[in-house]
Amino acid sequence: MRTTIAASAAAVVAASMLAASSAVNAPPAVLPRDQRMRWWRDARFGMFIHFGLYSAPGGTWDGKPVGGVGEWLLLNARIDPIAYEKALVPQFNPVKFDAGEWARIAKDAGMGYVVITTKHHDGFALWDSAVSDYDVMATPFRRDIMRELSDAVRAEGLRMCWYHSIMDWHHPDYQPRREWDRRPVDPQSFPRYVDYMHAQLRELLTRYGDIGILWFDGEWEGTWNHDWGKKTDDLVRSLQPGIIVNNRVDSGRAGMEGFTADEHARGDYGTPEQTIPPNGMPGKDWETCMTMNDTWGYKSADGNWKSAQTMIRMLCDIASKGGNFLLNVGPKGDGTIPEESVARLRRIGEWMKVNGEAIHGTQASPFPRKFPWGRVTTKHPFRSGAQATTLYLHVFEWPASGSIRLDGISNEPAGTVRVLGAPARTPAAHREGSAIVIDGIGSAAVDGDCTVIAVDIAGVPAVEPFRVRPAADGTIACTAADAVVTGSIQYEDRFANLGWWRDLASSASWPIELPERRTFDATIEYAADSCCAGDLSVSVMQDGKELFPGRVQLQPRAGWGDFATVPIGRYVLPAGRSEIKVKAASKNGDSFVNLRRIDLKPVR
Ligand code: FHN
Repeated sequence: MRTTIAASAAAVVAASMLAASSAVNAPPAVLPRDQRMRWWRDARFGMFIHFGLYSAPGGTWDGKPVGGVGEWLLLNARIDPIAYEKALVPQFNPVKFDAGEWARIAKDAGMGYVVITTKHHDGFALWDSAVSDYDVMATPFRRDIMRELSDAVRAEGLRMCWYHSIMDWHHPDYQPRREWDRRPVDPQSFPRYVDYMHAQLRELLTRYGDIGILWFDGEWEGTWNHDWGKKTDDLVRSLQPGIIVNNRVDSGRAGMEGFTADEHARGDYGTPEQTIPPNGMPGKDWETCMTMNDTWGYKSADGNWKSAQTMIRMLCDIASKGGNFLLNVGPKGDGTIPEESVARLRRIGEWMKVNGEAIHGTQASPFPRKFPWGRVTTKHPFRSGAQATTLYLHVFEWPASGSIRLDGISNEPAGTVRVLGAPARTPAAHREGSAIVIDGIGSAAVDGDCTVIAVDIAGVPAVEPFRVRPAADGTIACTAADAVVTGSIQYEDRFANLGWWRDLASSASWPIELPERRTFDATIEYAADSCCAGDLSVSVMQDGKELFPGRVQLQPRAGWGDFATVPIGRYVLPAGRSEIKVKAASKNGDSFVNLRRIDLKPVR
């Protein structure tokens, strides 16, 4: 609850002066990144909690349903921020809130951390804030939810983490304002808002013990920039040197794909949202956050729940690509987690009790692409002095043959093969040419959602690199999902395309292997807004040398989803290994094109 206005202003000024001095005098001494990331990489799986004033109405306003996600009620119903406060603060009374129950649900599901919305875009503080009276102490509930939850989460051995929104639709100094917000605007107010936000971050990072992650969000409006991001990142790390901060503390994130191309941007990991990068992001830390239905904050009308199987397989898919899975629950206004969420998490927990070793503490699959039957994660334990790697085969589609093939690996089986959850089965692994074959796995899956087979191999995995190979008819398909990209380019689920093509240095390439030299006619399937497109540079490369350059003008189209396939020339590809590489030789607008695929058709 706010102290007197003068005292709170003094608190904000003092806090920001201290913060400014620490941020200006010297960058904070933070722990080395790999040391900070270790627990997070091992956890692989966390609970996201969206809880706040919006949980009470559950997606309705004035008794009528409101479209969009539940936590965007103020915006979707175009509510005056003060009217929103006056209506919902007296309503917020989650009398059934039980922090211990929430923590147990997360623990039993096999989750290693909990990220809760301390303040979402509506600006309401779920803790007792000294610099605001728009907080949980102003409600009938009058309990510090952050205090209770952080104690309960730690008691279960999990890490407590804070989500905090930069965007604040309620605070008078935040800009831009919502267009229906008629309060007077002081054009110079944004720095005051940042001081206020820093004061609240100081409260959250000095009162509630060790915090695992500061999960920023709402950084996309033009008032936030790299300078504010740097100052905020420095402040957070000066208060908790071991903390992890996501990439949304800074500006420049490329949409829901979640990565920031700028190498100077702050943030420890990328944050794909509602999407899983098709081939992960090799060498980068990232975490997909996902709803169980279609809303983050509770919505009574949203019954579009994902199945537990879907989410178990998402967890396996994400872990096989070296990412983390932050799965969301949106508790109801009474403080309980919806039964649909609890039931799914209970099932996920049952699966994790048998198969958690294939998720926790694992690294990405060594294979360049996923197998049709499922996914692979790895663990590098040292056993009896000899280094062995455990491959965990996450089998979604159980083979009737009772055997599984791992093509393109040269390691020798190291003896132990287990079917998790079926200790009586006695599978065995042997080599067949360039593959390891696992037999005797049984004619039926142990778990229809996913059965895991643990296979030890000698040494560190040595697998054949990914190559695009010709189909039976000689055609070669270079798809967006298979591209090796550099610079700002990112894969976009929306149209299964490469997007965010922002500069002439960025490139997309496909490693190709041919049995003999051949000539091909090439086509590109692309889309571009009317402002954009430009000249495409096409190169056939071998051993870093350009063999056959091409340059083709791509015409603008009607939009980023308006795809067309056009010829881009005739190219000769050498026998053996080569690559097709494309870049923007020129571009008319901010972005170049959305590229869906390049096809090579052999010239008879
Ligand atoms: O606008 C928010 C949204 O409400 C939710 O919090 C998600 C979770 O990552 N983040 C923003 C949308 O990208």
